[in-house]
Amino acid sequence: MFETKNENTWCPGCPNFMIEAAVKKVLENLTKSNYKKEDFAMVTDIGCNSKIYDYLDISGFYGLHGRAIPTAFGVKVGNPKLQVLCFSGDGGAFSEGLSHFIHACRSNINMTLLVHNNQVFSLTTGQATATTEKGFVERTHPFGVQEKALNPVVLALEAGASFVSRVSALDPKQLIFVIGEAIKHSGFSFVEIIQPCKVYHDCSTFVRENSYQIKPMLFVKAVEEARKWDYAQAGKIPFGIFFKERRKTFEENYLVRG
Ligand SMILES: Cc1ncc(C[n+]2csc(CCOP(=O)(O)OP(=O)(O)O)c2C)c(N)n1
Ligand code: SF4
Repeated sequence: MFETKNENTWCPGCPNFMIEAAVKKVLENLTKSNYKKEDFAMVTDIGCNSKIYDYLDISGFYGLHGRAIPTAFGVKVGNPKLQVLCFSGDGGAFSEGLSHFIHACRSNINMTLLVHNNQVFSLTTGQATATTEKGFVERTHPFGVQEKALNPVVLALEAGASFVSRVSALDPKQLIFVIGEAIKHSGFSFVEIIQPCKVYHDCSTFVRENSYQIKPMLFVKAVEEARKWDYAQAGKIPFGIFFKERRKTFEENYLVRG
């Protein structure tokens, strides 16, 4: 139902395939309940992640690097009835477009942001982003990244996102569950997908062997939990929904007036 005939150019074994399959499954499930195919729209950024635009048969807009979030915001404001999915990489969302991420969280606009976080700019061959771990060596950082990695889960919580989650691209069951919950959530939902890049940042083994599951918790606990992993290839990664609450959305605050 959501298949396209376009040639897929992801590397063999890229976990982006798992994300694509999960998103299609979620949309199929939703169309069996209250949603129609025409209710969904996507805006993608630029990068390996954003090639999903070619593989997912829903209306959409292929955006500019770092600018998918404000474009998706505009699509939602233009037609608030749409369920807008916004796809980005960590380079687009947390390096080039970071301010958009913060303001979308603050606004609580009812849309879903899915960030394929592979901790590098993959399409341009693996340069460090804001979520690359300290010490990571690549051509633009021959002596290793010196900055502390940004933690977008903590940032989303502090900035006011009303649904904040992290999932592993290697866990199809959890992907389907959390993405489904995120889309059904009324308000800004953020799904950080840890997506090991097979070529430039292959942390698959670390992610598989060092994770644990969490359930939604109170705000202060959620921030505490989110701080437990600092994006290094060490420690244990919490996966699941950190926090969700029903709060007035951007649309309810500004667009629906009697
Ligand atoms: C404004 C702008 N800056 C830079 C680029 C070059 N560029 C294209 S893809 C890309 C990397 C994308 O990395 P990320 O957003 O992390 O996505 P990934 O490829 O890892 O999925 C860059 C820097 C661009 N196309 N436009
Ligand atoms: S470069 Fe990395 S993220 Fe891009 S398609 Fe290949 S494995 Fe996937």
